[in-house]
Parts: sequence; C-alpha cells; structure tokens
Amino acid sequence: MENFLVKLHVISFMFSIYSLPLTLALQLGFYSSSCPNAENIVRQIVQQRFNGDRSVPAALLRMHFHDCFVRGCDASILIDSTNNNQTEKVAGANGTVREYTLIDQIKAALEQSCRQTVSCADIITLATRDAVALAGGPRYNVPTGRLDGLISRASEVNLPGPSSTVSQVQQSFGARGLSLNDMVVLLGAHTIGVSHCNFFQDRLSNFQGSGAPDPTMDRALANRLSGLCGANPNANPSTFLDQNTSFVFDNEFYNQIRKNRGILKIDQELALDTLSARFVSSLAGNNNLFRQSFVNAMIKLGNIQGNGGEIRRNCRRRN
Ligand code: HEM
Ligand SMILES: *[C@@H]1O[C@H](CO)[C@@H](O)[C@H](O)[C@H]1NC(C)=O
Ligand SMILES: *[C@@H]1O[C@H](CO)[C@@H](O)[C@H](O)[C@H]1NC(C)=O
Ligand SMILES: CC(=O)N[C@H]1CO[C@H](CO)[C@@H](O)[C@@H]1O
Repeated sequence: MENFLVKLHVISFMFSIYSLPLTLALQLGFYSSSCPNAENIVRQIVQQRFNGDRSVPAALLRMHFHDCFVRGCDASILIDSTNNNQTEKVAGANGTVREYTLIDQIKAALEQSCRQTVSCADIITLATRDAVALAGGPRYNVPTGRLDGLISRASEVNLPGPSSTVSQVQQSFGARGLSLNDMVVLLGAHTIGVSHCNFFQDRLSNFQGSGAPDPTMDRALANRLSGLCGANPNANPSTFLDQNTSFVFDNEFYNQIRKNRGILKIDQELALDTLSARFVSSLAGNNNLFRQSFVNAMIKLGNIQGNGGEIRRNCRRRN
C-alpha cells in the first residue's frame, strides 16, 4: 500500500510538471471493502462527542471549510507547526478552529481497525457529514478516497475575511469552482456556531469612522453586543451567529439576516447585496430548498481537489 501511494505521488508529481492534474475520482463507499466499518466508526465517535458538547457540529463544519479552501481537501489544516514550519493552523484565520483532538481520536480508532487505510482528509469530511445530521441538518452520502497532503503553510491561508464584500467572496468561491448560489448556501452553515467579538467589533461603534454603529445592524442587537464585547475585552467573548435557533441546523439564519440580525458583516451583506439577496429570500422561505442545496454544495466543497500523496498515520504530521 505504501509503495503504491509513493508511486502515485511520483506520478502525480510528473503530471504536475505538465500541469495536468491527476484526477483520482472520489467515490461513494470508497472504504467499503478496505475498511468496511470506517463510516460507522467515525459516526459513533462523533455521536459520543456530540452527546457531551452540542457545539461540535459547528467546529467540524468550519474545519472542513478551512481545510478545503487551502490546497484542497487534503487535511493540510491538521499539520502541527514545528520550528521550521509555520503551518496553516497558526494562521490568524484559523486561530479558533477547534476539535483537532476529536479527529485524533477518530484516527486512533481507525488505525486500530484498519491500519493506514482511511485518510485524515476523509475523516474530516465524514465527521462533518455526520455532525450536520446530528445538529438537525440533512443526512447525505458523501464520496471518499481523498489523500492527505504533504504540505501545510500558514502563508498560503488566504480565506475571505468577515468584512469582505459579496463580490469579493464570490470571486474567492468561484476560483474553487463554487457558484454564487453555492456560496450563499454554504454560508448558511452560520446557522450554527459562534463568532468571537474580534470579528465583528468594528460594527458596534464608530463603524468606518462614522461615530455610530453599523446602520445595517439592528440597533437593539448592536447595543447588546456592545455590552457583551465591551465588558471584558481581553477575554474576547463570543456570540451565536444565528441569534434565534443557535444550535439547530435550519434556514433560520437567512431569516435573521433579513431582520438585520447578522453578526458578521459578510452575513448581513448577503441579505442586502443585490447579487445575493434573491437567493437569501428564497432560502429564507424554504427549509427543504436549503437542505437540498446544502447537500449539493457540501459535496462540491468536498470535491475541491488537493494533491495529497499519502494516508497519514498521525493526522498531525506527515509520515
Ligand atoms: C466568506 C466566507 C466566510 C467567512 C468570511 C467566514 C467567517 C467566519 C468567522 C469570522 C467566524 C467566527 C470564528 C470565531 O470567532 O471563532 C466563523 C465561524 C463559523 N464558520 Fe464561517 N465564514 C465563511 C464561510 C463559511 C463556510 C463556507 C462554512 C461551512 C460550510 C462556515 C462555517 C462556520 C461555522 C460552522 C462557524 C462557527 C464555528 C464555531 O462555532 O466554532 N463558514 N466564520
Ligand atoms: C517543512 O519545511 C521544510 C523545509 O523548510 C519543507 O521541506 C517541508 O516540506 C515542510 N513541511 C511541511 C509539512 O510543510
Ligand atoms: C425564531 O424562529 C422561529 C422559527 O424557527 C420563528 O417562528 C420566530 O419568529 C423567530 N424569532 C425571532 C425573534 O426571530
Ligand atoms: C491555535 C493556534 O495556533 N492559534 C494561532 C492562530 O493565529 C494567531 C495569529 O497568527 C496565533 O497567535 C495563534 O497562536
């Protein structure tokens, strides 16, 4: 197996010289013969962890997004920094990505059952899929067969920020094969989880030097957040991205932003920018549309190809 993967990597390197991507097509049930229990093992451990902490689905969704947007879905986000390497994990945007130890725990269980067979990139993908269902979102089948990347560099983390415009974010998603519709749907992941004050504090007072809060934020919400963030600025507190059904994976996020109750500037802009407003309004009125579109968009997100070359034994470092 190891030799096979080394050869694949060499072939993939040769191809990359001619800049032809080596496409290893992902498939449903990739591990059904090599590790028949793989998907069950992942699901059980995610379920256990979820039973103790309902915020786990949000953590995994964000991890999956951050992984796939940098070098494709190749678990590059999991590599620990060393003295020589500042890896993706330590880039500012990744500072609050969490649940790395859950991935370690799943990996350890899989290594026990099927040595060096299931990639860390697939673990993130499967665990995220299971977590979405646990939060009340759709259940879906997701293709597997990803390889783990050999490279992880903090300097390559180039994710859109919370103050990006809809058009900037559209470009960033477009560069990865995701449409404007996919983008609006994927940002619906903000129906669960939290943001820390540092990502939205600029909206609460003296927004863009105006001496007042961001006029696109509901006044009562701005006052409340100002109290929250101002009371203990050093602690950088957090608040729910969906202020209504904060733990439920539903389309309520879209209704909230239509009521000027978006927390991040980019979330609020989705409802206001003419590029995205019509998508927001149809998603706000139709939870089934959101669920179905989310599945399609997640599969596209998960298909962003890395150029991974191995199955890591430990998700935190190359073999
Ligand atoms: C323009 C694109 C996006 C921007 C600028 C953005 C920005 C952010 C920011 C600033 C936070 C707060 C992090 C913290 O304070 O800990 C956050 C949280 C989150 N993001 Fe995004 N995000 C984007 C797209 C996405 C996508 C595509 C997904 C998943 C499909 C996603 C899933 C999440 C989740 C679930 C959380 C909550 C994390 C937690 O509770 O730990 N985001 N995002
Ligand atoms: C770490 O740095 C070395 C040399 O700077 C490089 O060869 C190696 O690929 C890096 N490792 C990762 C995981 O990026
Ligand atoms: C919260 O969401 C429910 C539906 O899930 C809705 O009926 C209600 O109006 C919402 N409340 C607020 C304050 O937005
Ligand atoms: C967990 C982690 O590595 N956090 C880092 C995120 O990025 C900031 C800024 O680069 C660092 O200070 C954190 O240590």
